[in-house]
Amino acid sequence: MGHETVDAFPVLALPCPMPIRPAAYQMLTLNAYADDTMNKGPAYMTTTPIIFDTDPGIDDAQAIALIMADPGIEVVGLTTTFGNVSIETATRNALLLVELAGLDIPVAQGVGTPLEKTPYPVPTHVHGDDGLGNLHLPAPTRQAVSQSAAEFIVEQTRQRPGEITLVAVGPLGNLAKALELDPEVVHRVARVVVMGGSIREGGNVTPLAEANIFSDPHAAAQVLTAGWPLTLVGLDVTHRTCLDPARMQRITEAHRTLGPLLAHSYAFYAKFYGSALGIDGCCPHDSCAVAWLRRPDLFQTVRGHLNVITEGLAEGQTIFAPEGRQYVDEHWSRSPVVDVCLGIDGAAVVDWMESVLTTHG
Ligand SMILES: [Ca+2]
Repeated sequence: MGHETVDAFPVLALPCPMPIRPAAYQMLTLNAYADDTMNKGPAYMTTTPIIFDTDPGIDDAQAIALIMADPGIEVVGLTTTFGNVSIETATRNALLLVELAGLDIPVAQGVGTPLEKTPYPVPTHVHGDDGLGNLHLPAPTRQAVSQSAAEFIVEQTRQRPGEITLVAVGPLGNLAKALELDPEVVHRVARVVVMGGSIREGGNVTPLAEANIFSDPHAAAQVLTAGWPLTLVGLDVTHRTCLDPARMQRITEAHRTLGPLLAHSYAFYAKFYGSALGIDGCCPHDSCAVAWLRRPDLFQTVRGHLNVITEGLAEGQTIFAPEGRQYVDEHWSRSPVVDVCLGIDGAAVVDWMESVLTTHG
């Protein structure tokens, strides 16, 4: 694993790849800073307990279906945040998804605004007014727990120190609040997996910034440099995956409880991808964070330091400094070392997602 290049993976083999920057991307050589200690992740545990921090959101709904179906994952709880939708809608959708799946998973509501910046309007053109592609389902019958998301994270990791992985697929305010509430939480999580950021791919809401980091860059700056074991799953890999219509049809036909919801919301989401980006299908961004956790063998990670730009034109940009690399200013190498995904076998990852959702959904 120590001397591979990103183009070892067939990034153009998908039926609907994102428009990518082939020259810059495929020529990227990881030799300069890859080493034999590249993180393999905890996939060999029998069951991985996770708290899933989410802003559902259509690709969030796909990922929630995935974690609820996967027998290798124990969903300790869902914590909600604003992002794709308002906090109220996020919590409602999380409760709905759990209820429709017939499961009993606690949902804890989290932050409704960024830590510091003024929020932008929620992207209803991407996720619909209700966050699920204008499905307008009836209200859930269950309620969120009384604890906040941050309190839930702190308490659960106190009860099960070293066991729980936080998988965060929205803006990072809840994790920042958990750090503020109890800084020792960094020593009690098994790992933090963040869907967010972009190192070489460019952004999706600005030329430089990915949506989750851009939505709350101050929270992201805290969370990505907190010193807990962390893996960043950003656009560099999620843009190499695609759920095309044929695959999604197989998933929705096979999924007993959430099939209609997944089909409807996917159709809305894919329409946005088609009109805005010209591709036939969509990128299952949030499910990629789950895929890294369960199938790290399908990813290539490198170790280094992250910095998040919190102000100005580059607001929300994530900057990566490879471990051991010397720069004229040591600022770039001061933050704790984390793992960043830069390579992926995108076709195998969506094969794995389909397999879980059609076998266990
Ligand atoms: Ca999300």
